[in-house]
Amino acid sequence: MRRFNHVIVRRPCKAMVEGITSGLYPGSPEYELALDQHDAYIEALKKCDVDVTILPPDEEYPDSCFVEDPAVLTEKCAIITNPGATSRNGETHSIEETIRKFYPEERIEHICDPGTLEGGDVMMCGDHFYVGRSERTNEEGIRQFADILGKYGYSCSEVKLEEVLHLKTGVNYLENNNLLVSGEFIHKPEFQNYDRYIIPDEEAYAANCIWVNGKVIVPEGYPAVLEAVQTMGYDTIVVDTSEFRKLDGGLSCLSLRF
Ligand code: CIR
Repeated sequence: MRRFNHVIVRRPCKAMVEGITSGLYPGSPEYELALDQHDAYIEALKKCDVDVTILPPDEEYPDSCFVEDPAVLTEKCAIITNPGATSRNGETHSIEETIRKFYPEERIEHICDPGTLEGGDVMMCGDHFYVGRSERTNEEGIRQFADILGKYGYSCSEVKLEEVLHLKTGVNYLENNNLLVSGEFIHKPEFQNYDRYIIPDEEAYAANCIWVNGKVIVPEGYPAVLEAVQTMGYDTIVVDTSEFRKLDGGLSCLSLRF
């Protein structure tokens, strides 16, 4: 059974109002409210029996609270990614500094140009990793990622994205073979053998729930998904993410869990 001991988060910065957005969820984030929601997110994580490292805001990078994207952390190695979004690419430097406190030098790997990859495109299911080929994660990035994982005895397969930003925007693994799946991922053959909950279109955003040590954190405002996750037998914690949603960010994007 997987267990996470650590979580890294970064406080939202004032510049988050200039973060990247598809406009799918309209409006500009309200900074004070985002801070309150981030506080509640940290409290929820603390209830999941992990230690939480809280990094200060980084005004240089409007999207820097979405710490999931510049790194992928596994039990055996840390992989510093190479974000495909230009305005986010430099987020890797400061996250690497933090990661060095947890992983020895020889277990820190890097995705390099011309490869790009963002952590939101990576879904870990046991020792297998699904990687979304998206506008942020390219073929060469996936090739490098698969090579790195192979060195540590992990496997990896590509999932082609057509519509959503990142793989985990639409599909998330809750351990115990349970998968939340929405939209373009419902008919993907690679996910048919999981115990799937098919997310109704109007609750698509809530495909992005996170499992942390037996509990599942669910975004506020999605009753069908909440009920489904509870029916699967999980304790749930609900957190409002409205201000991050305006930037296409969800629960998984806001932390690195390892
Ligand atoms: C971006 O477009 O990069 C941010 N506004 C949202 C990132 C969300 N991250 C994620 O899904 N892992």
